[in-house]
Amino acid sequence: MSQALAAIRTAGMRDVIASARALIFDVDGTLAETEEVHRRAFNEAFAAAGLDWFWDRVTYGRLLRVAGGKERIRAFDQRNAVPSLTFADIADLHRIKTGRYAALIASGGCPLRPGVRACLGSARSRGQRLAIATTTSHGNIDALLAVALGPEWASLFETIVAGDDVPRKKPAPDVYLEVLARLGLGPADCIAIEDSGNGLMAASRAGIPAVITRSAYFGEDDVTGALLVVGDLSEIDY
Ligand code: XBP
Ligand code: MG
Repeated sequence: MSQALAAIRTAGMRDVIASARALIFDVDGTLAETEEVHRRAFNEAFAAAGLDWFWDRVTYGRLLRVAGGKERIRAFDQRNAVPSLTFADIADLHRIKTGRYAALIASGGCPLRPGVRACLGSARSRGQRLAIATTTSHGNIDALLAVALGPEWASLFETIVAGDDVPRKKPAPDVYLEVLARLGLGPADCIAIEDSGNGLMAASRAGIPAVITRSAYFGEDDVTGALLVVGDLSEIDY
Protein backbone atom coordinates (compact mmCIF):
# COMPACT_ATOMS: atom_id res chain seq x y z
CA MET A 1 0.00 0.00 0.00
CA SER A 2 1.49 3.41 -0.95
CA GLN A 3 2.32 5.81 1.86
CA ALA A 4 -0.29 8.27 0.61
CA LEU A 5 -2.96 5.58 0.55
CA ALA A 6 -1.91 4.36 3.99
CA ALA A 7 -2.22 7.89 5.34
CA ILE A 8 -5.68 8.28 3.84
CA ARG A 9 -6.71 4.93 5.28
CA THR A 10 -5.39 5.83 8.73
CA ALA A 11 -7.17 9.19 8.65
CA GLY A 12 -10.35 7.49 7.49
CA MET A 13 -10.14 4.93 10.25
CA ARG A 14 -9.99 7.72 12.82
CA ASP A 15 -13.71 8.30 12.37
CA VAL A 16 -14.44 4.57 12.55
CA ILE A 17 -12.56 4.36 15.85
CA ALA A 18 -14.13 7.58 17.15
CA SER A 19 -17.64 6.34 16.36
CA ALA A 20 -17.35 3.04 18.23
CA ARG A 21 -19.48 2.85 21.38
CA ALA A 22 -16.62 1.21 23.29
CA LEU A 23 -12.87 0.75 22.94
CA ILE A 24 -11.44 -2.45 24.43
CA PHE A 25 -7.74 -2.32 25.23
CA ASP A 26 -5.25 -5.13 25.53
CA VAL A 27 -2.55 -4.40 28.15
CA ASP A 28 0.87 -5.91 27.56
CA GLY A 29 2.47 -4.54 24.43
CA THR A 30 -0.53 -2.30 23.73
CA LEU A 31 -0.92 0.11 26.65
CA ALA A 32 2.79 -0.21 27.47
CA GLU A 33 5.85 -2.16 26.33
CA THR A 34 5.85 -4.38 29.40
CA GLU A 35 7.29 -7.65 28.12
CA GLU A 36 10.92 -6.82 28.89
CA VAL A 37 9.83 -6.17 32.51
CA HIS A 38 7.94 -9.48 32.50
CA ARG A 39 11.01 -11.25 31.10
CA ARG A 40 13.23 -9.78 33.85
CA ALA A 41 10.66 -10.76 36.50
CA PHE A 42 10.58 -14.34 35.20
CA ASN A 43 14.38 -14.57 35.31
CA GLU A 44 14.54 -13.12 38.83
CA ALA A 45 11.91 -15.63 39.96
CA PHE A 46 13.89 -18.52 38.45
CA ALA A 47 17.02 -17.36 40.31
CA ALA A 48 15.09 -16.93 43.58
CA ALA A 49 13.74 -20.48 43.19
CA GLY A 50 17.22 -21.89 42.57
CA LEU A 51 16.44 -22.85 38.95
CA ASP A 52 19.27 -22.55 36.45
CA TRP A 53 16.86 -21.16 33.86
CA PHE A 54 17.39 -17.89 32.02
CA TRP A 55 15.11 -16.62 29.25
CA ASP A 56 17.01 -14.41 26.80
CA ARG A 57 15.09 -12.24 24.33
CA VAL A 58 15.06 -14.87 21.58
CA THR A 59 13.80 -17.60 23.91
CA TYR A 60 11.20 -15.27 25.43
CA GLY A 61 10.06 -14.15 22.00
CA ARG A 62 9.34 -17.76 21.12
CA LEU A 63 7.65 -18.45 24.49
CA LEU A 64 5.41 -15.38 24.11
CA ARG A 65 3.41 -17.39 21.57
CA VAL A 66 2.08 -19.17 24.65
CA ALA A 67 -0.40 -16.83 26.35
CA GLY A 68 -0.17 -16.69 30.11
CA GLY A 69 2.83 -16.71 32.42
CA LYS A 70 1.98 -20.00 34.13
CA GLU A 71 1.36 -21.68 30.77
CA ARG A 72 4.65 -20.25 29.49
CA ILE A 73 6.59 -21.72 32.43
CA ARG A 74 4.91 -25.09 31.87
CA ALA A 75 5.69 -25.02 28.14
CA PHE A 76 9.36 -24.33 28.90
CA ASP A 77 9.51 -27.07 31.56
CA GLN A 78 7.92 -29.55 29.17
CA ARG A 79 10.74 -29.09 26.66
CA ASN A 80 12.50 -31.66 28.85
CA ALA A 81 11.53 -35.28 28.43
CA VAL A 82 10.70 -35.39 32.14
CA PRO A 83 9.20 -32.06 33.31
CA SER A 84 10.58 -31.06 36.71
CA LEU A 85 7.76 -28.88 38.07
CA THR A 86 4.36 -29.78 39.48
CA PHE A 87 1.34 -27.52 38.93
CA ALA A 88 1.82 -26.28 42.50
CA ASP A 89 5.49 -25.51 41.80
CA ILE A 90 4.47 -23.51 38.72
CA ALA A 91 1.84 -21.58 40.68
CA ASP A 92 4.41 -20.77 43.38
CA LEU A 93 6.99 -19.72 40.80
CA HIS A 94 4.45 -17.51 39.04
CA ARG A 95 3.52 -15.86 42.33
CA ILE A 96 7.21 -15.00 42.88
CA LYS A 97 7.40 -13.67 39.34
CA THR A 98 4.31 -11.52 39.81
CA GLY A 99 5.79 -10.07 42.98
CA ARG A 100 9.01 -9.22 41.16
CA TYR A 101 7.04 -7.67 38.28
CA ALA A 102 5.15 -5.40 40.67
CA ALA A 103 8.41 -4.38 42.39
CA LEU A 104 10.14 -3.68 39.07
CA ILE A 105 7.22 -1.60 37.82
CA ALA A 106 6.96 0.28 41.14
CA SER A 107 10.69 1.09 41.11
CA GLY A 108 11.12 1.91 37.44
CA GLY A 109 7.64 2.21 35.99
CA CYS A 110 6.85 1.39 32.40
CA PRO A 111 5.54 4.36 30.40
CA LEU A 112 2.37 4.24 28.35
CA ARG A 113 3.06 3.80 24.65
CA PRO A 114 2.84 6.88 22.40
CA GLY A 115 -0.71 8.02 21.78
CA VAL A 116 -2.31 5.87 24.49
CA ARG A 117 -2.94 8.68 26.96
CA ALA A 118 -4.35 10.94 24.21
CA CYS A 119 -6.56 8.13 22.92
CA LEU A 120 -7.96 7.43 26.39
CA GLY A 121 -8.60 11.14 27.01
CA SER A 122 -10.27 11.72 23.62
CA ALA A 123 -12.41 8.63 23.98
CA ARG A 124 -13.58 9.78 27.39
CA SER A 125 -14.33 13.28 26.09
CA ARG A 126 -16.48 11.73 23.34
CA GLY A 127 -18.33 9.65 25.89
CA GLN A 128 -16.95 6.37 24.59
CA ARG A 129 -16.94 3.48 27.06
CA LEU A 130 -13.54 1.95 27.87
CA ALA A 131 -12.68 -1.61 28.86
CA ILE A 132 -9.67 -3.90 29.27
CA ALA A 133 -9.33 -7.45 27.92
CA THR A 134 -5.98 -9.01 28.81
CA THR A 135 -4.20 -12.29 29.48
CA THR A 136 -2.24 -10.95 32.42
CA SER A 137 -3.49 -10.67 36.01
CA HIS A 138 -5.44 -7.95 37.80
CA GLY A 139 -2.40 -7.42 40.05
CA ASN A 140 -0.16 -6.75 37.07
CA ILE A 141 -2.68 -4.36 35.51
CA ASP A 142 -2.93 -2.42 38.76
CA ALA A 143 0.87 -2.33 39.21
CA LEU A 144 1.32 -0.90 35.72
CA LEU A 145 -1.58 1.58 35.55
CA ALA A 146 -1.39 2.88 39.13
CA VAL A 147 2.05 4.27 38.15
CA ALA A 148 1.20 5.20 34.55
CA LEU A 149 -2.28 6.69 35.13
CA GLY A 150 -2.37 7.34 38.88
CA PRO A 151 -4.20 5.64 41.76
CA GLU A 152 -7.65 6.32 40.28
CA TRP A 153 -6.79 4.60 36.97
CA ALA A 154 -9.52 1.95 37.34
CA SER A 155 -12.25 4.63 37.22
CA LEU A 156 -11.38 5.17 33.56
CA PHE A 157 -12.46 1.65 32.60
CA GLU A 158 -16.03 0.40 32.92
CA THR A 159 -14.88 -3.22 33.11
CA ILE A 160 -11.61 -5.10 33.31
CA VAL A 161 -11.36 -8.77 32.33
CA ALA A 162 -8.06 -10.52 33.08
CA GLY A 163 -6.68 -13.89 32.02
CA ASP A 164 -7.77 -15.87 35.06
CA ASP A 165 -11.35 -14.47 34.90
CA VAL A 166 -12.25 -16.75 32.01
CA PRO A 167 -11.74 -20.45 31.14
CA ARG A 168 -9.48 -19.94 28.12
CA LYS A 169 -6.80 -17.33 27.41
CA LYS A 170 -6.10 -15.63 24.08
CA PRO A 171 -6.22 -16.55 21.20
CA ALA A 172 -9.52 -17.90 22.53
CA PRO A 173 -12.17 -15.13 22.47
CA ASP A 174 -13.21 -15.59 26.10
CA VAL A 175 -11.91 -12.31 27.56
CA TYR A 176 -13.51 -10.32 24.75
CA LEU A 177 -16.82 -12.19 24.99
CA GLU A 178 -16.89 -11.50 28.74
CA VAL A 179 -16.25 -7.79 28.15
CA LEU A 180 -19.10 -7.65 25.61
CA ALA A 181 -21.43 -9.39 28.06
CA ARG A 182 -20.55 -7.00 30.87
CA LEU A 183 -20.96 -3.94 28.63
CA GLY A 184 -24.17 -5.23 27.10
CA LEU A 185 -22.84 -4.38 23.65
CA GLY A 186 -22.53 -6.28 20.37
CA PRO A 187 -19.13 -6.86 18.76
CA ALA A 188 -19.82 -4.36 15.97
CA ASP A 189 -20.35 -1.63 18.58
CA CYS A 190 -16.76 -1.98 19.75
CA ILE A 191 -13.17 -1.79 18.58
CA ALA A 192 -10.32 -3.78 20.13
CA ILE A 193 -6.84 -2.36 20.33
CA GLU A 194 -4.19 -5.06 20.33
CA ASP A 195 -0.51 -5.76 19.56
CA SER A 196 -0.22 -9.47 18.76
CA GLY A 197 -1.51 -12.11 16.38
CA ASN A 198 -2.99 -13.99 19.35
CA GLY A 199 -4.77 -10.86 20.46
CA LEU A 200 -6.12 -10.16 16.99
CA MET A 201 -7.37 -13.75 16.78
CA ALA A 202 -9.09 -13.47 20.16
CA ALA A 203 -10.88 -10.24 19.18
CA SER A 204 -11.74 -11.51 15.70
CA ARG A 205 -13.18 -14.76 17.08
CA ALA A 206 -15.43 -12.56 19.24
CA GLY A 207 -16.42 -10.65 16.08
CA ILE A 208 -14.76 -7.44 17.23
CA PRO A 209 -12.81 -5.34 14.69
CA ALA A 210 -9.26 -4.73 15.89
CA VAL A 211 -6.65 -2.03 15.47
CA ILE A 212 -3.10 -3.38 15.78
CA THR A 213 -0.34 -1.23 17.26
CA ARG A 214 2.90 -3.04 16.43
CA SER A 215 4.94 -3.89 19.56
CA ALA A 216 8.55 -4.90 20.13
CA TYR A 217 7.97 -8.65 20.45
CA PHE A 218 5.18 -9.03 17.90
CA GLY A 219 6.35 -6.76 15.09
CA GLU A 220 6.41 -9.63 12.60
CA ASP A 221 3.15 -11.32 13.60
CA ASP A 222 0.64 -12.03 10.83
CA VAL A 223 -2.15 -9.55 11.52
CA THR A 224 -4.10 -10.09 8.32
CA GLY A 225 -7.70 -9.09 8.95
CA ALA A 226 -6.94 -6.19 11.28
CA LEU A 227 -9.08 -3.11 10.70
CA LEU A 228 -5.89 -1.01 10.76
CA VAL A 229 -2.20 -1.59 11.54
CA VAL A 230 -0.14 1.31 12.91
CA GLY A 231 3.20 1.66 14.64
CA ASP A 232 1.44 3.20 17.61
CA LEU A 233 -1.72 5.17 18.47
CA SER A 234 0.01 8.53 17.95
CA GLU A 235 -0.38 7.84 14.22
CA ILE A 236 -4.16 8.19 14.57
CA ASP A 237 -5.21 11.79 15.00
CA TYR A 238 -7.83 12.03 17.67
C1 XBP B 1 0.30 -10.70 27.61
C2 XBP B 1 0.52 -12.05 28.16
C3 XBP B 1 0.83 -12.19 29.62
C4 XBP B 1 2.15 -11.49 29.97
C5 XBP B 1 2.71 -12.00 31.28
O1 XBP B 1 -1.03 -10.37 27.94
O2 XBP B 1 0.42 -13.02 27.42
O3 XBP B 1 0.96 -13.59 29.87
O4 XBP B 1 3.11 -11.82 28.97
O5 XBP B 1 1.75 -11.81 32.32
P1 XBP B 1 -1.90 -9.34 27.01
P2 XBP B 1 1.39 -13.04 33.30
O6 XBP B 1 -1.06 -8.97 25.78
O7 XBP B 1 -3.16 -10.10 26.64
O8 XBP B 1 -2.14 -8.14 27.88
O9 XBP B 1 2.70 -13.63 33.76
O10 XBP B 1 0.57 -12.42 34.39
O11 XBP B 1 0.60 -13.99 32.42
MG1 MG C 1 -0.65 -7.82 24.21
